[in-house]
Amino acid sequence: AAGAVGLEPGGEIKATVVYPATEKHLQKYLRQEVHLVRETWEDYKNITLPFIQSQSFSIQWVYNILEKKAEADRIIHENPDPCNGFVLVPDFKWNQNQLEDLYLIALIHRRDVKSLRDLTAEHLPLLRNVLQEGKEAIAKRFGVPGSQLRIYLHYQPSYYHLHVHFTALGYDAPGSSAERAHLLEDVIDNLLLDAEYYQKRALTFALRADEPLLKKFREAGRV
Ligand code: G7M
Repeated sequence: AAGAVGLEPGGEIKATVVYPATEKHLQKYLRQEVHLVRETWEDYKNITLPFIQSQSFSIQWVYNILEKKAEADRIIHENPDPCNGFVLVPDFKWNQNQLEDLYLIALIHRRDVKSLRDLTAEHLPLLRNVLQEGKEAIAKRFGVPGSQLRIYLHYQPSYYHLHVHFTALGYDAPGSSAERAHLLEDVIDNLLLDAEYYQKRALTFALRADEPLLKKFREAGRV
């Protein structure tokens, strides 16, 4: 098993246990040196994409939620449209006991968008639905207004099925740092400026020293 122990805003101790844990889980919870990678679109096509395709990142848990085989009773909001719809559920990291560390994720229904890199102007209606309906649902259910939410995507994500994070603005959620979080409203604006914005610009992210993707960037002489 792998896991982490942390202090909750309410002073409680929170333990995350991952069982069974894969080698990837173990690595995630070990403290390690990290390196910044600046990935151009060519790097994405030549290094990152083949790497993603060669790995078996399991996204079955996402499909189980979308198909109501898991966490069906936890759904906060759903837009059932197969193309522009999504499901909003509390993230595993949030126990829902207090609003200080509010954390929800929106999982999109369509299954052909791996990450931020795949987004084009075609996805604007979907992204606007997530932003608007996600904010409304959270205000209605939890009384937290959109002005107190940090709504963003991770790049790189841990799971290559597009999802959007909604966290309390006052909560310093893991993965909300400048080198990983991309605000959804900025993503929408960027796609309005240029339909292929995310197939053109370089994106920065950090990788731990023993991550296989870092090795690929090193082999290519890019780090
Ligand atoms: O963007 P990134 O891939 O790093 O984030 C994935 C998010 O999904 C994390 O915040 C996880 O805590 C969350 N998560 C992972 N799993 C396996 C589950 C799950 O089965 N259910 C829920 N509700 N959240 C999950």
